[in-house]
Amino acid sequence: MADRRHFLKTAALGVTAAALTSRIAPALADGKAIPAVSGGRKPRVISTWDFGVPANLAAWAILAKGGRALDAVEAGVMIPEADLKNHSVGRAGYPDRDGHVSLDASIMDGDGSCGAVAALENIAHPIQVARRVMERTPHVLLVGEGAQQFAIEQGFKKEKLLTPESEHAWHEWLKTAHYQPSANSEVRDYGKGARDAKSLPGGKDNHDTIGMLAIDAQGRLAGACTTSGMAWKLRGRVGDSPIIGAGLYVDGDVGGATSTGVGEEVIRNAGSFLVVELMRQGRSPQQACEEAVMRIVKKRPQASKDLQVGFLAINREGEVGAFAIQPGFSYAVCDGAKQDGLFPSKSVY
Ligand code: SD4
Repeated sequence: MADRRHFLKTAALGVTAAALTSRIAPALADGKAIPAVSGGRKPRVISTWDFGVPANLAAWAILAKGGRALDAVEAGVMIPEADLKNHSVGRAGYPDRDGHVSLDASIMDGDGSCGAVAALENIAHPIQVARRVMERTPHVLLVGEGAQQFAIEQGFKKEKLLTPESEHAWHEWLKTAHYQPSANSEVRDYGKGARDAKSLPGGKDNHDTIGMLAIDAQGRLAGACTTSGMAWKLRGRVGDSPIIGAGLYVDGDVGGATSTGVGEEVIRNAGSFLVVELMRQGRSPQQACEEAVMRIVKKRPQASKDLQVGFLAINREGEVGAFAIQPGFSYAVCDGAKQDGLFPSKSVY
C-alpha cells in the first residue's frame, strides 16, 4: 500500500524511478561513468571539491614519507579549516541564523576507531578535537558546550571564528532571512568556480564540506570530514559530516566513503555506510556512489531536482569513484604520479 502510494505520488509528479534511471543510463552506457581514476596506486589521497587540491598536498607530505593514512587525513583537512577564503569549513565559515559559527567534524580509521564533534563553537580545528575524542575518550561523538569544554581541557584555544566578511554575509542574509540550500556553493565561493556562480542552481551560498579519504603505502585506510555545515542553519542543527555512517565511513577491509551536500538527505539514507556496504558486495567505488545517489533521488524525486548531494569513495585497491545529483561537484586526487588531479564528477542531471 505504501509502495502504491509512493508510486502514485511519483507518477503524479511525472517522475518515475524508471525515468530517473533512464536519465543516467547514457552516462552509464557510453563509458563516461568508468572511473576516471583506476586502482593499484598506493599511497593515494582523494577529497571533495576544488579546495581538496591544497588539502591533498598537505596529506601527501605525510603519505609520501610512508606516514599513516590517519595522520594524513587529519593534516589534510586542516588546510581548508584554516583557509579564510573558504566559507564552509572551520574559521571564516558562515554562521547559523543567529550568527554563531558552529562546526561539525569526524575522523575514522580503517580498524573502526572513530571520533566526532558536532555543533562545536570557537575552536578552529574541529578535526583535531574529533581525533582526541577518538583516542582519549571512550566515546564517539561530543556535541555543543560539552565538546567545547573537552577541547579546552585538551589545550585547544577558544577563539572567535566569525570573520568580518562572514559577519557581513550574515547581515546581508538577515535582510530577507530566506533559507534555501543551494547547490555547489563550495566551488562558487572558492577559486575559479567563483566565476560560474550565476550558472548554478539556487540562490544563496549556503553549504560546504571537505571529505577526505586516504590509503597509505601499507594499505591502511582512513577518512576525515569537516564543515561549518549549511550557512544560516537553525541553531543546533547538525548535518551528516559528524555522523559516522552518514558523512563518513571507512572499513579497512573494503574501502571508505564520504559525502557533501545537503546532509539531511545523506543521513536519511546512511549514505557513506551504504556506499561502503555496496563496495563490500562487489560494486566498484563508482557503481556504489551511483547507487547511493540514486537511492536519494528515487526516494525524493521532486526535491532532489533542487538539491546537491555528492559521494566520493575509494576501495582498498585504491580505485576511486564519485557521483552527484547535480553537475558541478568536483573531487581532487593525489598520488605518486600526479599530486594536483582535479576531476568533475558525473551526475544524475
Ligand atoms: C551538511 N553536508 O552540514 C554538510 C554540508 C556540505 O557541501 O557538505 N556542504 O549538511
